[in-house]
Amino acid sequence: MIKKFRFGSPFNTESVVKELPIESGVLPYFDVQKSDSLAFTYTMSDKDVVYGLGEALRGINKRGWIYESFCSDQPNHSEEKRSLYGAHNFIIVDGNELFGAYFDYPGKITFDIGYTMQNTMKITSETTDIDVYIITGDTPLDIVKQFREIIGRSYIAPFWAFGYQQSRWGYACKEDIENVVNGYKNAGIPLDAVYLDIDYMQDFKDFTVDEGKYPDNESFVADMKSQGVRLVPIIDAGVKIEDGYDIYEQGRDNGYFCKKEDGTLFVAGVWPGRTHFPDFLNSDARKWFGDKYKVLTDMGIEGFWNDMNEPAIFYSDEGLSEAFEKIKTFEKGNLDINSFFEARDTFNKTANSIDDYKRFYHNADGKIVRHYDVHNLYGYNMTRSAGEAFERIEPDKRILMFSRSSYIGMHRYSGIWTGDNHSWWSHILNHLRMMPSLNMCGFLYIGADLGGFGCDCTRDLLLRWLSLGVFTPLMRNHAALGTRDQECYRFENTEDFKNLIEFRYRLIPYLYSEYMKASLDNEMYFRPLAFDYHDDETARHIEDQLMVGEGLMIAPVYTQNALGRYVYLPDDMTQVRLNSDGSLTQSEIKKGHHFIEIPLNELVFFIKKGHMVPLCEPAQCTDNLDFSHFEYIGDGDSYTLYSDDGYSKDYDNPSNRKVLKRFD
Ligand code: MIG
Repeated sequence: MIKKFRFGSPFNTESVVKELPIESGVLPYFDVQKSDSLAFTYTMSDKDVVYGLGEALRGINKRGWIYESFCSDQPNHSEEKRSLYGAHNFIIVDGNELFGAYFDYPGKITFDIGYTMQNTMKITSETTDIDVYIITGDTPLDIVKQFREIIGRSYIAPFWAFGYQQSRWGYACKEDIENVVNGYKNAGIPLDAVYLDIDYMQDFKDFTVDEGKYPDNESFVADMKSQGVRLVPIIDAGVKIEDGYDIYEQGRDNGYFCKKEDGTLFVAGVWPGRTHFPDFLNSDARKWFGDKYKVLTDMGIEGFWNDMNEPAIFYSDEGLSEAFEKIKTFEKGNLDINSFFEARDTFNKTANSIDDYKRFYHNADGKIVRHYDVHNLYGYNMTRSAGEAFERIEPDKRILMFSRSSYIGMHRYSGIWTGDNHSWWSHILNHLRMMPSLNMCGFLYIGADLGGFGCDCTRDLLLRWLSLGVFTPLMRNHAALGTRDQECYRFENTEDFKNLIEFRYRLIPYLYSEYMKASLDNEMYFRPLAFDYHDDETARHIEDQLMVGEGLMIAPVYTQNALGRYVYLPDDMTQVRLNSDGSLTQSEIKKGHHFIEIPLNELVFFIKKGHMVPLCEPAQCTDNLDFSHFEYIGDGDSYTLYSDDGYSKDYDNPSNRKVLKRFD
């Protein structure tokens, strides 16, 4: 049961697609205090677990920290951070009472979940205009399903997007890409896509290709595709200010860029230098920008990633001149140490500043709104502009897309990746914990930069991280400019990488089926253990294992030099071990706590009792996978396979679901 409550007159975020009547009674569960802001307070009992908030740091259980929904270009995912790139204001309280709450609010909203006072949850929106949805149900999963129902069906990625993908900021030319493809080929490691980061563009201009570095891109795209490898270019939010650049001139002439209060265009410094931000909250601008993706789809491109769309700002014209003014005041002074620090930080403070977010405006189809007040909708609407355009450009074809910034509602148009993590062991665990929370909010095509984006990766870190990545819909290795090369073939004994990634391909019948069913039936592909074992008090507090699809449980190793790890089995299960030679060993393992040895070159996971998982033969790319013959693991007798052509959109055709029986 879902009830919608309205406070003030909120901006329509269009995250909810189902019309619901507005309740006249008081908001249940929360005590509401109104001043210039609104505060919603709930007193938690000791046994309450709080789920949700999508892309956020800390635990699966969000208790014990304060989170701020304010989309941020945050390259340091350290524990104390309150915001990342997304704003996903959905929570579930499960304990004394069981309910879900969605705070549909486009500006800054804070979730203090036992930070100030251990048993107090206080949610504060900066203004008094907000829609709050309260969802009651029998189980946490039931609440998620009802929520997903009102926010609309999740984006569906093409089949090839389930293959292994390689990315790096710094592939400077066509030859670099060819070397990556050959590196994987020579090592016999499967590969389905290579990413083009900002390096491919001419002077970082959206929808251009640097002809010098990537000559005749169309035939290059075709050549790569004939080898089973798709190229996936990045698109940034800011449009370079440059006379003669058609996108800039069209945007300027048609009023499609964000303006300041005085009607002049807002200028933000990003990778191309000075840029304007397309006004994605304006439907004409959205249509115009979205149609530009055709420049690349016409070259044969079938996938995109949208970046810098929080939007990230290195500096604004105003911020920069203020900084120069300020720095002058320090010049002749006899600086004490604090003034020195202030001087030193002057230019750092120009990035992503609140002052800048308050400086520009949107024309939301006639309604002028300050960016700051609707900040969390920007990346969502950039991605929506592309998603809506694909329906016009390629109505019958699935295009891969994921975005860095997001708000609930964007899940209908694309997936997300979790941004600039580091090659740190703790970030494997961050990755794991974000996955079920994102599923609750509708984001299903998700993954983190495997191996870590910032810093130098090591062989053991990559192997352990890939052992989680084997199960994530987006399985992409990505690294920052200037960091150690971390393509799998760069390390010794590439056989171990081949073994792991080939096993991913063997699992695709299951992973793809579970992903499709999750999207079509509003299920969760990743679940906390307690979603399946609700009355198990231990399961309710497991923070480092997940259920994957209907039948699997994973427990990846995330500690360097560990022999293996402790695993909690909420029930008797089948333990499956991928040995270093590619063979599989299955054994029954009993409910309870176990130490499981997991050498670096092996993978261990578990299958619930009564479940069966189909495996196909490995292949070097998804185009070559053969679903006509399966091997079955687990002790169940049947499995509902979802299989379609993987590229068109006949999702609901009942013949896509086929019951496989072990003894057929
Ligand atoms: O300011 O395009 O998160 O994946 O490699 C950095 C360069 C801009 C941030 C993205 C990252 C990407 C990088 N981008």
